[in-house]
Amino acid sequence: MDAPNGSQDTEQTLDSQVKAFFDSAPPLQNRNDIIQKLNHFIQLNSLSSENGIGKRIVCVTSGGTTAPLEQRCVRYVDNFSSGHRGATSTEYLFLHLLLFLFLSMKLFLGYLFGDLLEGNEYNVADCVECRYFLKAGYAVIFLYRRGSFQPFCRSLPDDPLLDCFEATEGLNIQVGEAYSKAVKTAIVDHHAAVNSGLLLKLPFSTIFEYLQMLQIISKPMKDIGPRAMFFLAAAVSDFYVPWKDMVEHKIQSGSHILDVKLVQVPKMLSVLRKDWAPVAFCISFKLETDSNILIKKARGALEKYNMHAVVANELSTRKEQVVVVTIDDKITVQRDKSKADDDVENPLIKLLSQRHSAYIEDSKRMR
Ligand code: 9Z3
Repeated sequence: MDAPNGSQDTEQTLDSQVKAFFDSAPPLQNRNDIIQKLNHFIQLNSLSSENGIGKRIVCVTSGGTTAPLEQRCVRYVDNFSSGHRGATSTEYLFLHLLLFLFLSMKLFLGYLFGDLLEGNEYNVADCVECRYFLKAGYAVIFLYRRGSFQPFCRSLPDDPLLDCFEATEGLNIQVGEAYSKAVKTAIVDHHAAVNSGLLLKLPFSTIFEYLQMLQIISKPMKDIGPRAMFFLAAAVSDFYVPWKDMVEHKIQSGSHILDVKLVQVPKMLSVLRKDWAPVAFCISFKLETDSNILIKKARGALEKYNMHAVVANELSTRKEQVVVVTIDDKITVQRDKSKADDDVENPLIKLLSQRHSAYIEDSKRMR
């Protein structure tokens, strides 16, 4: 008899913590604008399809949230994340889609004119590849920390404006030769993704903004069922100062001790899985600095929050390898070291998009 009451109590506690968090959070300034953009994006990508079924849509979260210490914020507690993981993953989610489009066209032409076009015959290998990339094509909602890494801009220097451009005559500027390829690729790929309606970028800074936006995004994502995926790479604050307990003005220095009470941020992963978008495919991340506890903690998160997979990474090796923990698997995913420009996100996205495909197929069978 103890356990059910215990779990009911825990659920009630979580519900009241969640309510308290949202009740006290400063309202999002551009809430209506975000909702409008989101609805348009999801509608657009739900319509476009080859077989009456809309695209897959993934919400990639990226960068760290801040927990402000003052309402007119001068100081805050930050969470480490450069945004590299989220930005790179977004690129690979597109790369698979672009490759798919390229292969589809090749396959289509080969099928129609196979006999006429020398060296472009319809073949089974292309067909299999095509089917794979079809399954990996996503539209991406990129929920990112202001100022963090952006998709398609990773090969630019830290200060692109000052490093890449040089002044010429009059008011004119030009791209320095050393950066012309990188700048052109960044501009062309970024504009192509945004203009084709496949990339929606939404910025946040604080934990209040992040969680309110995640909740807003979940609503229309719930409507597309198992085709929705959450790829939660953002480093989310564990503790925050509730808005109503926060001082309004800048905390004055002078006292030797800064006495601020932070409370635990409610575990929204549970709420996302249980209430906000219960059918979406959910991937969260677990970051540790001690490799001895990493897998245990990832497995704990998998079970506690009922995730479909938890990507476990250690701070110092996070760009080389990650471990994807699922209910019945533990798969180590590594960057291809023989290729200088390969990223661990390449095999990671391949694996996760395959798992998502299997999940969608399973959901169809269960209907
Ligand atoms: C991650 O573990 C990300 O992979 C990194 C990426 C933040 C390490 P970068 O942005 O780094 O490429 O520099 N993100 C999730 C971290 C997190 O806050 N996880 C929570 C936890 O560990 C669960 S939601 O408790």
